[in-house]
Amino acid sequence: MKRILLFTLPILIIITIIIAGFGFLQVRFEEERLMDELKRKARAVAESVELSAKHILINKDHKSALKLVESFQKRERAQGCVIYDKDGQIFVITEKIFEWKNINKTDLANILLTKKPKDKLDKYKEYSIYSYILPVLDDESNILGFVEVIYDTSYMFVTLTQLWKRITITLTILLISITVITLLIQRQIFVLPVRRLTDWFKHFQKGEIDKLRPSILEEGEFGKLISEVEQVALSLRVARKVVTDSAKIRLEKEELWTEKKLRDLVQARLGENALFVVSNREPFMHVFDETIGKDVLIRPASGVVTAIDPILRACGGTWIAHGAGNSDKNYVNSKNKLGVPPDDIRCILKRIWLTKEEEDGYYYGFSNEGLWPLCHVTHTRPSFRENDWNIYKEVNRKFAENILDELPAKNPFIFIQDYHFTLLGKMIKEKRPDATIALFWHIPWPNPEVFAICPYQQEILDGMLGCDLIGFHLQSHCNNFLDTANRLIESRVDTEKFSVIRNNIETFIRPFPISVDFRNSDVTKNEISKIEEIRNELNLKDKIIGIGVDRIDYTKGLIEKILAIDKFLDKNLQYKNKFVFIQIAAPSRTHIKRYHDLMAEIDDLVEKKNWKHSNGNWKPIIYMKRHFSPEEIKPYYILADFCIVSSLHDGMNLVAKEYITSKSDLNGTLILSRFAGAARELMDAVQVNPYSIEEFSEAIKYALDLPVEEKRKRMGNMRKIVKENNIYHWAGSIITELTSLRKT
Ligand code: ADQ
Repeated sequence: MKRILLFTLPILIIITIIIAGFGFLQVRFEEERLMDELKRKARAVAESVELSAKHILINKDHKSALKLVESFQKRERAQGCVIYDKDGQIFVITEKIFEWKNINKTDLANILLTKKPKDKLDKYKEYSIYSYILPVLDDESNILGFVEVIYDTSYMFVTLTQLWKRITITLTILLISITVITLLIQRQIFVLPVRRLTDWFKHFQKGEIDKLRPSILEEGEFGKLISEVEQVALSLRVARKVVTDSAKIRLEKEELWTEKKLRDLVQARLGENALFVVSNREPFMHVFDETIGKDVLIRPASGVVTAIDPILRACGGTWIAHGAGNSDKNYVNSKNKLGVPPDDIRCILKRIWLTKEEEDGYYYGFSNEGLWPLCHVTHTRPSFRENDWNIYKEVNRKFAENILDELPAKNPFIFIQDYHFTLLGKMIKEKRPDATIALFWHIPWPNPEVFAICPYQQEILDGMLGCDLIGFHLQSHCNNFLDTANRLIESRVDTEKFSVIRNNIETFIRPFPISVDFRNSDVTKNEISKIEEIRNELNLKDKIIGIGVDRIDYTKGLIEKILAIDKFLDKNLQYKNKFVFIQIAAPSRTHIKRYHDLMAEIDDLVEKKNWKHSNGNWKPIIYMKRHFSPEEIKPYYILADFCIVSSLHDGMNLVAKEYITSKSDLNGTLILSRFAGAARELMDAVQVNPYSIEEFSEAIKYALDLPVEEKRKRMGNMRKIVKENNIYHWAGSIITELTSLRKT
């Protein structure tokens, strides 16, 4: 619309100025013409009366004079006539202008001297009038008196106003016609071809190849443009086909899962159907940093982001997530999308906007005060509020609609992340039964007795069972889910195939232990100097260094970790001054009271324990409570002699695997809670029950005392496991499973 205005407005303004100018001149000419006509008429009338007036004035014939001036009553537009004697006294006057005699007649004195007629425009009552005075002379040219004729000029004003009206109507009709014609022309030559081109692109994007043809009937410059675009599209399709075929060949040769192998798999299995990933947390957030006064780009502290990011980097596709950064809106295009990572674009991020109320009910309320504690069973009571549940459903619907907008014409693949979107699978399937949908559940799944607490259990299970595949980290979580479906919802569980059948949809339940990108294991020069910097800054020379990296969450066992370190130092005084534990902690979900209180509790506990053990410059715990980028965290992992993961319950825990990945020199020990999913794979970690502070403190001592060779052997074994079962293996297994379920 703005563009059309920009185009037509200048034309309309120019036409208006030209026509208004012409109109003004025409009115001026008409005014002059009417005035001339009036003057001529007045003069002729005055002269025609002159002779009669002469007789009247000589004979003082009042009767004839009256008859003469009254004859003006009948004339068109003439107001009247006055006959004056030579002293300027009114001899006779037309009755209808009787009051004219009260008006001062200074002009008569003038005429007496010049003996020439005089005219003027004047006012009489509410009328504009024209007066013409003619001296009446005897045969010796002496003044006998005067004749004055008076005309009403208001008809001129009426005539001119009508003329203006006609000009304005003509102008309006002209402007409307020009606007309509311009709109029609520009629609014909610009809007329609662009619309056809846009439709063409939409079909191309969605893979609706059969609908592409009819648009190529365009001629001229647009025709050429479309033909060029068609060439590019064709080459792109050919290139994709070639890539798909060669990817299939390479795939068969490669053994270890790498970014390249995953890309080959996606190309071979998904072909033109790109992958759609949905998560609550976005991989990149634009946030306004008040300390430096500008926007910064951060990667949120989230296991889901850590896991999904390398996959989308490897295979492209679209990532749909909540735009939670306070500056996010400044960086998206008209479709709320942007390419990420911004400096090396690999995939498209589509941001979904939520209101504060939606974020409160869906994210903080139902997801994190309801489902999160329900599934973790760490003795924090879940809260289920009806209002939160209603908002959760609305937000799932909002995501579903946004995803449906993006899907290609045929067989799309959708990969949903986590407990925020239990209803999404069913919502999408209702509209697109041809879609193949997987849901990965990143947190534990409790047993049926625990899940039965949830008032909305039926709708949640029904929503989840709209998916074709549901993945958990561990077989035990799969078993719990199958039991739950069997006990709490009308369905048939197939224990041979590990699937649930409900409403004629079969959902396969499989374990896929998540992992990290092992490729990042080499230590760079930059990291070496960063490590030295940290060592000097934190005074770590000759110290035994431990590391913990966690979101501040009650499931991560941070309190238990600090208590265990305290007990360890109580029992092993020889480690005083020699032992430093660095805890990196990212504040998370701080709007929830439980999290807010936990932060204060940890601050307080760290302060107390440091005060208790400190001596001179040394304190045992360095607590760094802020968000770190992955590049910032890595030097701490490399530096640390041991890492503690103390989760009270955890789906997997990626920190354990990140630590192992960073230890390319094998010098490090992992102390790992047996309640983290990672404990199933990482049998060479020193495993602990974090609820038992005694056992936990002894495990720290045990880990530190392990012979160097034993430590290296354990780390070597764990590295082998993580290297083989890396994030590409995880994604590859899910995509292989997903594509084998593909709808035709
Ligand atoms: P999370 O509960 O978020 O993930 P986790 O697997 O440990 O837990 O991943 C946390 C991620 O955040 C790690 O990549 C870590 O490096 C990063 N992180 C931690 N502290 C940080 C800080 N201060 N600054 C920046 N980054 C920080 C959920 C489940 C887990 C599951 C993952 C993946 O709860 O059980 O392993 O999803 O499925």
